[in-house]
Amino acid sequence: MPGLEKKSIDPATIQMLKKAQADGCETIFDRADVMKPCPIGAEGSCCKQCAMGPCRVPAPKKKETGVEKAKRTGLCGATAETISARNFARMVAAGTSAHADHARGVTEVFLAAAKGEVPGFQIQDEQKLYQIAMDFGVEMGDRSIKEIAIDVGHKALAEFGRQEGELLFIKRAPLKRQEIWRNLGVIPRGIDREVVELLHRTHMGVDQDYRDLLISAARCSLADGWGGSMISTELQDVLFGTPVPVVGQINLGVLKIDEVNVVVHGHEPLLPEILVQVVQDPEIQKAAQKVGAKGINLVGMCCSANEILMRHGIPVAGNFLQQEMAIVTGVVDAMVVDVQCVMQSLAQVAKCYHTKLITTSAKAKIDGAIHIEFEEHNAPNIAKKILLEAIQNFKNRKPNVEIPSETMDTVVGFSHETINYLLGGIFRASYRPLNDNIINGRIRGIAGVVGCNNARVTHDDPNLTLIKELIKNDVIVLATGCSAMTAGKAGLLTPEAARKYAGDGLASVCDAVGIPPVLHMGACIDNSRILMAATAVVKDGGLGEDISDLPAAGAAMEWMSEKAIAIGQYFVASGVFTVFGVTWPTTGSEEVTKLLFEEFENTFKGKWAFEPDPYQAAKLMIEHIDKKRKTLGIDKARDRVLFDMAKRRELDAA
Ligand code: XCC
Repeated sequence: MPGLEKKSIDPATIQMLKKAQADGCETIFDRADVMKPCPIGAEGSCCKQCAMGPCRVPAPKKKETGVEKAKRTGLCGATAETISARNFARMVAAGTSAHADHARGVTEVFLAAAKGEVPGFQIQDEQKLYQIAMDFGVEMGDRSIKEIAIDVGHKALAEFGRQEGELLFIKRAPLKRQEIWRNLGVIPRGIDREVVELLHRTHMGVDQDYRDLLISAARCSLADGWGGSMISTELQDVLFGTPVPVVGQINLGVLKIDEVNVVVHGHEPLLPEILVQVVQDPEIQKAAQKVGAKGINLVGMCCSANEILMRHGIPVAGNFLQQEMAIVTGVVDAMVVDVQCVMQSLAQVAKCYHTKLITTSAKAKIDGAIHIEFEEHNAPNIAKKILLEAIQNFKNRKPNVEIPSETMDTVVGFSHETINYLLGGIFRASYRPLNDNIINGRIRGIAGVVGCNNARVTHDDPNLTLIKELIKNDVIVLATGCSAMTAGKAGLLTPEAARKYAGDGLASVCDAVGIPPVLHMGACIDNSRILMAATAVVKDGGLGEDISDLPAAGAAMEWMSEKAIAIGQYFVASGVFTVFGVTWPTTGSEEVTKLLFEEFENTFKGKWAFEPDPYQAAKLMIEHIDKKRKTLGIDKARDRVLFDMAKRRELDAA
């Protein structure tokens, strides 16, 4: 079947695409061929904020100026700038709300767990609880864990509905960063408040100054990165344990022919954590054997997978564009989904095979799926019910089953705290060795490579090419979400990958510490870990006073979700140069794009860039890193190191 290699670089995905075609089962890859993106919407020029529209206000033609250009508005007079900024801001609001709502659910369960009200959930990382308590100003003294946890839970919950003041985690940022934010007036007051206000501002006839809209979008995004996302990561760590290095396996080959396969897909780790416990229950195992299976094989998909991989080493079936592919194997007995990145088409694909699609969130139902709602007070029983559904379905498998053989070993679990311990030792945890190696040039810089897959580009290709280019050039990569899985499938999440793929400088550091050149830091909500790591590097000293001083950059080459825009925006607003691939949603307005791509550097000291070619994106990021090295006065050290390495190779060869 010609052309399939353009769809994915992952052999397991291509094998399943062929199978889907043979089985007459349509997938996202087929739909991407026949349906092209709306060109007006793609550039952010479609305004559908009121019933006089939708108004299409495409970018002015080059030669249009003055009156001609000014005539290009919606019915109400909204300009291309306003429309483009509004659409961008709405993406930030939606992305922030997704993370915030996830975080709220986690906080509620955390509070109930602290009170001892929810079976299956309890406080696991007391150390981290104390840290948060300190940040939140919760009195500790000789109070019990329970009392402290309850106070932390209440304080965290109050962050969502807070009406004034500043979000508490803002104080974690470097002082200089806080000052920048205060001067710009962008410190979030409350998480929900910023989302609501941004939606209000983008309503018909409200904020019609694109600069003002984008400043407001920045404030909303900070309520995600330093608010919702950070609260979620932190409380999940306290509840389920802060990740430490663990070995895992990834790709569709983790599915098993002779076991009941249950795939958990989505984002919130609450139910998956209970499934991990309940699947070991002898009663459940026996039930599986009764239907002729050897056992139950629980695996993950998308960010749910990242959560249970990071904490338990549960195998990962794949990333976003592999969700349908897992079902196409014909051996998935149940796919259990909650929120975000769950494609509605799963219901149709499941019909081609025998898979039961089970929705579990009160907020997310799918026509054609079975709904078994997650109830925090009854979680183990719900988990059992779900597993029994899967077990009962084992016997319904059809004959056309085929599991790709691809799997890859990974070493994951690099939370910010773990990096701290690994580098500095358990008694003197610190980022000092990382800073020293950046200063001496062995490590050229740090890159965060995050985000999704996108069916408009070859699956996994832009992310993988970018990551390989970066590590080859001695840039250590911190990865989350679906791009971390891309790295995993290609074998980059193992310490051995350093020698194979990284430049000499980075490889020597990875060898000494025993870490991979790409550090998997978790799900997309855990991009807050990257903020914490960047802050820790600043605080350790020698690399400037702010995140924007660091030789660091971020990228999402295959982004597709609104959450990615919220994440990118909070990285930019935190001082990070951030490159996105695929498509850019404000090209309909030169002014808006210029503000994001250039002028933000004067205010936020961070900016966006759009570059779909991963080699060019790597070049932009490395140039930025080198520019920062020069400003810090550490560019000379790197020249010396390169000379040293060349010399060493000469010696090796002699
Ligand atoms: Fe979704 Fe989080 Fe994107 Fe993957 S990376 S496609 S958001 S699962 Ni976050």
